[in-house]
Amino acid sequence: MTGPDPAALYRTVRLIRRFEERAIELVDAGEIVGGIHPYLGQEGIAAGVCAALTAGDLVTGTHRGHGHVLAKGADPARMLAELCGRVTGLNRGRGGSMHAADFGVGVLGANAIVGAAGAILTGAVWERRRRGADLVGATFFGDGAVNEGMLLEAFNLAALWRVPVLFVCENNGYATTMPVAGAVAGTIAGRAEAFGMPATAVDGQDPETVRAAAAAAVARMRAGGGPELIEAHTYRFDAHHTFEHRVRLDYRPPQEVADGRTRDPVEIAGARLDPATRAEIDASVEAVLAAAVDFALAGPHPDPATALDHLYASGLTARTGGG
Ligand SMILES: Cc1ncc(C[n+]2csc(CCOP(=O)(O)OP(=O)(O)O)c2C)c(N)n1
Repeated sequence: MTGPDPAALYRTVRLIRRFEERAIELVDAGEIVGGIHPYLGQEGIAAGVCAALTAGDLVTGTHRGHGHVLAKGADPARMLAELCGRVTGLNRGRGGSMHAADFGVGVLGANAIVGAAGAILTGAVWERRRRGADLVGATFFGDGAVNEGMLLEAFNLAALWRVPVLFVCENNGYATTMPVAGAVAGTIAGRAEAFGMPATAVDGQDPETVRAAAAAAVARMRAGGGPELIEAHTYRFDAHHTFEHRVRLDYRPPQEVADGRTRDPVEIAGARLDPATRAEIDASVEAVLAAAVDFALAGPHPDPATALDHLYASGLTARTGGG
């Protein structure tokens, strides 16, 4: 089990925070096409959970997935290049924000299909363990995923086959504009318990609280326990998607947003450090991201003639249109 490391946790939440802020600037500049789903405010969950994993463990994430990829150890420069659609990106610019993956650090991918990442991870962990690998996995999903059949099927098989998967629900209170109370019958923890899975609710704004809960669950899983669920209560500080910066949607009371922003994972983790250490980390994160932006923007876009490359494992190329 990984012990608490306040400086490392702070560095991760700060890195994700500043990565997202720089990425939003690149959306505004037209360098990231299509926008992003900012993870601002939820950084403590990815940081805490991934601090409880080892390099060989696996992770899958969501459409709001940059934090998961970064916390597991992907290179921020190649991640930013991926968001900018450059060939120097993690996935040669073909995955983008919602499908970034880095198998080298155990990130099997962000995923745009709500509820799918849990099924992908359950299958991947099961398959690798059958071949003798000694690893566990963590999958992140929002409250909007808990009524998706695919996720509930993953709960069932993971529990039945005792696949060591940590199901991490990032309950930020909304699925796009839909509040949890208007969409979720019963409780999120109750869904896990229905499959015989232990469920723990935590304050997702405190990275150390998340890390401690995840480390305890991961230790039980490594000792032969089955899957577990963590419901991390959090708040999305920014828009559902950057499109919302231009089309103001009126679904969260301003006072609720203001209150939600007072519990900031970056401030909570930063308050545990002495000011000099914190300033040193901030400066190093700024340098990493300045270099990442330069790297991302220097990379070429893929040649349109290669648009069909990598589509077929067999190497077959699709027929061109017209007959
Ligand atoms: C299967 C599926 N249904 C609908 C969508 C459209 N969609 C994209 S994000 C989203 C909301 C997801 O909410 P939640 O799971 O709570 O995550 P959050 O956005 O709050 O992080 C929806 C409905 C989708 N991508 N996939």
